[in-house]
Amino acid sequence: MKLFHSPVSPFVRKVLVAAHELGLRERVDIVPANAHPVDRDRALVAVNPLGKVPTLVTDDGAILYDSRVVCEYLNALAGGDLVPADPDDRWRALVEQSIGDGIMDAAVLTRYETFIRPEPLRWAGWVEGQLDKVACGLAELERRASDFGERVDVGTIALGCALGYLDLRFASLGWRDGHPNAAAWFEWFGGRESMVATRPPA
Ligand SMILES: N[C@@H](CCC(=O)N[C@@H](CS)C(=O)NCC(=O)O)C(=O)O
Repeated sequence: MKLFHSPVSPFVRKVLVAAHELGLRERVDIVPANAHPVDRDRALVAVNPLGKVPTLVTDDGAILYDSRVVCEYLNALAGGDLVPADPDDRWRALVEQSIGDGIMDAAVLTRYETFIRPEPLRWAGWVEGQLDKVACGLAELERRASDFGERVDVGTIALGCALGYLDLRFASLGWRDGHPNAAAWFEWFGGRESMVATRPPA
């Protein structure tokens, strides 16, 4: 399998963490991509019209995106339980995946607004709105974290990658302040082999 990849993308990390947890990491070859919302990477656009990472090309030549679809595919390939079958567990994991993905979306869009958009065109109110999504997402994560235990599924993986991305790009937010349950959980989750092996470059 080939994975179009960016070393700092939290969504790529999510897929790689899933691959590690499922014992599939060795079967995934990395293809460097320059995913960018303006200077679009044409080699990537040729396989995924959205030009986004992660994009996976399977050994059968199927092209899969986005991270949710790729995680679901890897889980099915390995016969894993990252997307639980039991309905209650499933809906919980999928909603938690949505919270994690939503925090990452808002954080990545904030990054684009503050680093890619030309300065005269930047809109502080829009950034505030995105960061409010991050804050509200963190509050929901805090409410749920004490029940996570040692659960590893697409939900906790997405949330772990979201927190890792905040550490990487938004350290000044100090997200651990006021979120002791999330901080304690991430102390454990972030130390998992899958998370350590996929740590983004500093
Ligand atoms: N919903 C997508 C989001 C992926 C995403 O936003 N990836 C970013 C990198 S972190 C990207 O490719 N950005 C390029 C663009 O927006 O055109 C997923 O779950 O995979």
